[in-house]
Amino acid sequence: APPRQVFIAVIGAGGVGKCFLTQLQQLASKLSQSPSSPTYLSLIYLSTSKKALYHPDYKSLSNWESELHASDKPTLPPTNLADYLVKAPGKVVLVDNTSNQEIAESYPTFLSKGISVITPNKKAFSSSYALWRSIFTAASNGSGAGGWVFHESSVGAGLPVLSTLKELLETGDTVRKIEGVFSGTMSFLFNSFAPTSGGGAAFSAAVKTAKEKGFTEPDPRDDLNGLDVARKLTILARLAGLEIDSPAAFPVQSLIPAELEACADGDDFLARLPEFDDRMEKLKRDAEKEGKVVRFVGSVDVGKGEVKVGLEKFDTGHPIAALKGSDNIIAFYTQRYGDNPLIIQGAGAGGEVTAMGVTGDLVKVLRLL
Ligand code: NHO
Repeated sequence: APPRQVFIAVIGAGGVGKCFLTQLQQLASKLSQSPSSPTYLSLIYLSTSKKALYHPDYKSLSNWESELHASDKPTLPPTNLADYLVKAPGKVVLVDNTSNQEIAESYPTFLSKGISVITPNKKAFSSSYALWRSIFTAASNGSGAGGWVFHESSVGAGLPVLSTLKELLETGDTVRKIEGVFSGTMSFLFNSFAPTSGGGAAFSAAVKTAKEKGFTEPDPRDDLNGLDVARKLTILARLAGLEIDSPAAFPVQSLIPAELEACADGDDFLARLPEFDDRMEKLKRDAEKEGKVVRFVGSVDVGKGEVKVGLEKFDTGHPIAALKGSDNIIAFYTQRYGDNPLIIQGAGAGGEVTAMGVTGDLVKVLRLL
């Protein structure tokens, strides 16, 4: 086959974005050397919230780190970016490595212009159901004829969670229930606070350690309110066929004491959290009396159409109880797998593994273009 060129635009160069750019370089080098059908991946746009790097003639960006630093071009708003990309002399893949809502809301625009979209950003797939519908009405892997859209890393980072769910459904299995630990932060917190061996740190101390290790969001309340997990469950439930309106449409337990909702900032919150350790200790002791441990889990009961996120008790021998570090675990209970669920487990947070899911999606799109 003749060589082909595919243009790549990347929005966001933070923890995940930087790792993705390194993986992109490795992939590009490998694909360009294919003896039978070389593909040349050409990075033509890169932006952060502050500035952008691109050339009017779609020339490939090299040394992006120093070039971006030196650039004085402002970031293009989504509509202008779409206009720029649609005139590129070839197929374009847009990679959104931000958690920006406005960019997420513009995916239908990119897709309907034939631009494929790949992202670890949960916002587009877990906000209103209307946005979900307009994305999949435009995309070629929906009911449309536009670009392709993939978002593997929006649940479980690089773990093959969404692709597995899709394959179970496509091959005719009936998915009855999906259950697991979907947050690296929550996993670490409960594995430290309530280890299966007994004992464990005070809850506030576990939160402080998690923050020091860089597992939490800058303000730990953004992890403790359960919304990150609720977004992931919304995505899974929708893929399983439930028309979930938004992450506010089902019960989500927040671990933020009501008294601390109004704290001015994350530091103020962390300073006062020890006042509420008694409540969490009681939960831990109540579970211990039953020979169990508490874990923060999410589940989708597909048959009943029920989604929920919050604390549950598990026998110490249960795979969810025995999780280590900040690992995620996702169990699919299906007709074929019967009582022994298909289980996916491993690191569910961090730049490299999240970027792997993004790069994997790019490989899939390249096969389809
Ligand atoms: P950063 O490090 O804040 O980087 C964001 C970048 O976007 C910055 O370069 C910023 O300048 C740029 N940006 C923001 N707004 C922009 C705009 N309007 N225009 C242009 N650029 C803009 O965030 P991360 O960590 O790199 O995350 C990027 C995306 O990946 C987010 O949507 C995040 O939710 C998603 N993601 C990250 C992780 C992770 O481990 N870091 C995971 C999944 C998805 O599975 C992981 C996870 O869920 C972690 C979770 N906290 C957990 O389980 O505990």
